Amino acid sequence: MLFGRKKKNPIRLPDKGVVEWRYTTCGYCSTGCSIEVGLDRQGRPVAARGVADADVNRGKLCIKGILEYELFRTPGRGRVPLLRGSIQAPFREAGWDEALDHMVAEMVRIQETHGRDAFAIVSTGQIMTEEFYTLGKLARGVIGTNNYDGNTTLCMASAVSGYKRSFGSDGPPGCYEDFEHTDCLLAIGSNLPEQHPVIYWRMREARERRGFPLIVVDPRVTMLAQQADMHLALNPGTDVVLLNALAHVILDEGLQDQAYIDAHTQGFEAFQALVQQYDPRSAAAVCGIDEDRIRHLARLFARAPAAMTIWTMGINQSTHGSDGVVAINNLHLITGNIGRPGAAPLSITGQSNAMGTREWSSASGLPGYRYLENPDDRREVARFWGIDEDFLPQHRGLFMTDILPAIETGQIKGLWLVATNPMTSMADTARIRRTLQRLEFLVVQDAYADVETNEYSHVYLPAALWAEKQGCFTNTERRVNLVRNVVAPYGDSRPDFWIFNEIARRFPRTDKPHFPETTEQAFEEMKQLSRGRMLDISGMDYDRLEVERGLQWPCPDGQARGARRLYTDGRFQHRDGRARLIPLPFVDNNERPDDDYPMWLNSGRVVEHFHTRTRTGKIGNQNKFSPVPYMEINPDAAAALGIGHGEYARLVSRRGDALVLAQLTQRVPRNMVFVPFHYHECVNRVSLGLLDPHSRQPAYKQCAVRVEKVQDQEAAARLDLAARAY
Ligand SMILES: Nc1nc2c(c(=O)[nH]1)N[C@H]1C(S)=C(S)[C@@H](COP(=O)(O)OP(=O)(O)OC[C@H]3O[C@@H](n4cnc5c(=O)[nH]c(N)nc54)[C@H](O)[C@@H]3O)O[C@H]1N2
Ligand SMILES: Nc1nc2c(c(=O)[nH]1)N[C@H]1C(S)=C(S)[C@@H](COP(=O)(O)OP(=O)(O)OC[C@H]3O[C@@H](n4cnc5c(=O)[nH]c(N)nc54)[C@H](O)[C@@H]3O)O[C@H]1N2
Ligand code: SF4
Ligand SMILES: [Mo]
Repeated sequence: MLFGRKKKNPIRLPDKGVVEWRYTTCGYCSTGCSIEVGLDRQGRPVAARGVADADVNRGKLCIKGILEYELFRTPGRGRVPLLRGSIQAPFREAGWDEALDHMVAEMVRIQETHGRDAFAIVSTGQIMTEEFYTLGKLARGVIGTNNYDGNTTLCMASAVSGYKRSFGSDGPPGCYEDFEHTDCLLAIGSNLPEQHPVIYWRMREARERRGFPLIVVDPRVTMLAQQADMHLALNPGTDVVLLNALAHVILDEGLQDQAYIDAHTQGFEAFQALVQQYDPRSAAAVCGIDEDRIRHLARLFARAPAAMTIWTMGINQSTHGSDGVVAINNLHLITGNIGRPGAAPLSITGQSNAMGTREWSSASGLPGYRYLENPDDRREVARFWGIDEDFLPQHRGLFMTDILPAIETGQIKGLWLVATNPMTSMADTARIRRTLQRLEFLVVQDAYADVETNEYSHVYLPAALWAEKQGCFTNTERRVNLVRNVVAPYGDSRPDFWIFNEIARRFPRTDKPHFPETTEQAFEEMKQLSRGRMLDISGMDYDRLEVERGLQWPCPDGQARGARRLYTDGRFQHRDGRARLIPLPFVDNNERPDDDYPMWLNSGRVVEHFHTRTRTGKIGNQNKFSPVPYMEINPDAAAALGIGHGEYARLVSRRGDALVLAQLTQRVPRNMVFVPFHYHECVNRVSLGLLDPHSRQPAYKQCAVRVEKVQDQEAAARLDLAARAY
C-alpha cells in the first residue's frame, strides 16, 4: 500500500539543465570539500554537488556547499570601485585606474607624513594562497609597512602560537584519516557537526565502524556533546586547569610514555613540578568537573593505544588560548600520542584558507613559515625577491587586535582591509566604530559592497569571489586544494590577485620584486621557496592538484603523494629537534559574572550561517533558518526573568546592549546565554574580547552580561526588522 507523500506528491528532482560540471573547492570552511558547479546552456551556475572520488568529502557537501552556486549573483555584490572624500559624503562610482591611483597616492602621503608603519593592512583567511603570497610580497617588499596582519588573529592565532611554543613551528600534525585509527577522541571547544559538517561525517563513519570513545569538553550541550560517551560541561575558560589535572593523574599513576618523553622532549621536570599542584580535587573546584571523571578520562586517554584531540574556538578564543593549545600538546607528548596513525593534537582550522595565510602571507613573518626575527630567513627571502634585505623589519609588527587600538592612539592613520568585516566580527562594536571613524583613509576590498565596514571607507574595491578566480586553499589537514575558475567575475569586480599586482605596479619604489601575472606562476615561486622545508609543495602543480583532489604537504618533488602526518620520526622543529613540555600556571583573569551582570555570555556559530552573513544572509534557503539574532537561554533562567520562548529580550554588558530573541533550551546552563555572532549590531555590541598574552586573540567566548525583559514586544520587533532590512 502506498502512503502519504509517495502517492500524493512524489519527490521529483528538478532538471536544472546542467550541461557541464566544473571542478572546484568549497569557499566557506576549512574542511576543504571538492565541489562541482553545474552550468546550464547559457553558462549560468545552477547546481552544485560533492565530488565522489575526493578523499576529503567522498561526495558529501553541507548545506553551505550545496547552495554555494547561488552566491555568484547574490544581492549586495560590488560591481565597480567606489570613492569619496569623507565618510559623511556619498560614494561615487569610479574606474579602476582612478581608484587605484588615488589609493596609492594616499598610502604614499600617509607614509611620507607619519612614517612607513602608519599605514596598516589587515587581511583574511578567505582568499587564495597565491593571493596571500602576493599580498605579503607587496606589504613586505614594496609598501614596507610592518603593521600587516590578518583576521586569523581572531581565529587561529592561539593554535599557531601554541604549536610554535611546543613544536617549534606551526602546522597541524594530523589528518582526517586519523579518525579511522584512533582509540580515544577528545573534542574540546569544537562543535564539529555544525561548523565542519563533513569532517564530522568522516569522524562519525569511523566511530560507527570502530566504536572509539568520544569525550566532549564544552560548557554547552552542543550537537556533538549529545553524541558523546562523556560530556564535560566545564566552567568557562578553565580548560587549562582540566588539562593540567589530566596530566597530573597520568604522571601520578605512572601512565606516561617515559621513553617518548626522554627521547623527544625537553622540560619534563619543570612541567612535572607544576602539574603536581593540579590534583583532581583542587582542579574540580575550579573547572567544575568532578575528580572521579577527571581520573577516569586521564586513564582512558593514557591507556588508549592511539589518542587524538581536536579543538576549535572553545580553546583558541580564550585569555588562555595559547596555553590551552600547549596544554593539549603537553598531554600528547607525555603519552607519546603524536606522529602515529590515530594519535594527533589536531587543531580544526576555521576559514577556507586560514592555513594558506599562516603558511604564505608573510603576515606574522616571511613566506613558507620563515621568521622576520631570523637573519638567514630575511636574507634568503630578500635575495629571492631581489630587494634590499634591510628593507625588511627585524621583528613582526602589530597584531590585528593591536592595530585597531593603535588607530585610536593616532599611531596608525590609514588602513586597508581585505576580506574581513570588523564592524561585525570584532568585540565592542561601539569602540570599533569610533576607531574606524578616526582614520584619515580606509580602503575596503570585499566581494560585497554592502558589507557593514564599508560605511566607514573612503575607497571600496569590488573583489571577485571564490570560484570567479583560480588558486589554492589549504585545509585543516594540510591539504592543498585547487579552486578552479568556474564563472567570470561579477560586474567589473576583479580577483584580489589582480588588485595586488596593480598596486605593486603603481607603487613608486625603484627596486621592486617581480610580480608574476598569473596565480599559477605565483604558485611556481612558492614551490621554489618551499623546497626542502617542512611545508614542501615542490611536488605539486595545478593539474595534479585537480586530478588527485588535493595533496597534503609536505609533498616534495618526485613524491607520489603528500605526507599524512608530521613528526612521524619524533623530530620537532626546535633547533635541538625536541618538543617542549611547558608548565602552565593558571591565572583567572576573565570578566566573571557578578551581582550586576550575573550571566556568562558565550558566542559562536550555527550551521546555516557563515560569519557576518555577507554571503549566507543573502541565500534564502539558508537565511530562513535564523534570519534574526537570538540567544539560547535556559528555561529556568528565562522563567525567573519572566521571558517567554520567542520573545525579545535585552542583553546588557558594561560595553553596551543588544536586542535578541529568546530561544529557551537546556543546551545552556542557568548562568549562561549563547548567542550566534553572525548578526550585525548584536553580540559584539556587548562582548569584551580580552586578549591572550601570547597570541593576542580575543576571548570571545567569555564575558559577563545581564538579561532584561523587554516590555514592548512590538516596538522591539519593528526595531529589529529595521536594523536588518537590506
Ligand atoms: N556553519 C559555519 N561553519 C563554520 C563557520 C561559520 O561561521 N559557520 N566558521 C568557520 C570558522 S572561521 C571557525 S573559527 C570555526 C569555528 O568552529 P567552532 O569552534 O566549532 O565553533 P564555535 O561555535 O565558535 O565554538 C565552539 C564551541 O566552543 C564552546 N566554548 C565556549 N566556551 C568554552 C570554554 O571555555 N571551553 C570549551 N572547551 N569550550 C567552550 C562553545 O560553547 C561552542 O559550542 O568554524 C568554521 N566553520
Ligand atoms: N562574538 C564573536 N565574534 C567573533 C567570533 C566568535 O566566535 N564570537 N569568531 C571570530 C572568528 S573565528 C573569525 S574567523 C572572525 C571572522 O570575521 P570576518 O573576517 O570579519 O568575517 P567574514 O564575514 O567572513 O568577513 C569576510 C569578508 O570577506 C568577504 N569576501 C569573501 N570572499 C572574498 C574574496 O575572495 N575577496 C575579497 N576581497 N573579499 C571576500 C566577505 O564578503 C566578507 O565581508 O570573526 C570573529 N568574531
Ligand atoms: S563542510 Fe565546509 S568545505 Fe565542506 S561543503 Fe560545508 S562549508 Fe564547504
Ligand atoms: Mo575563525
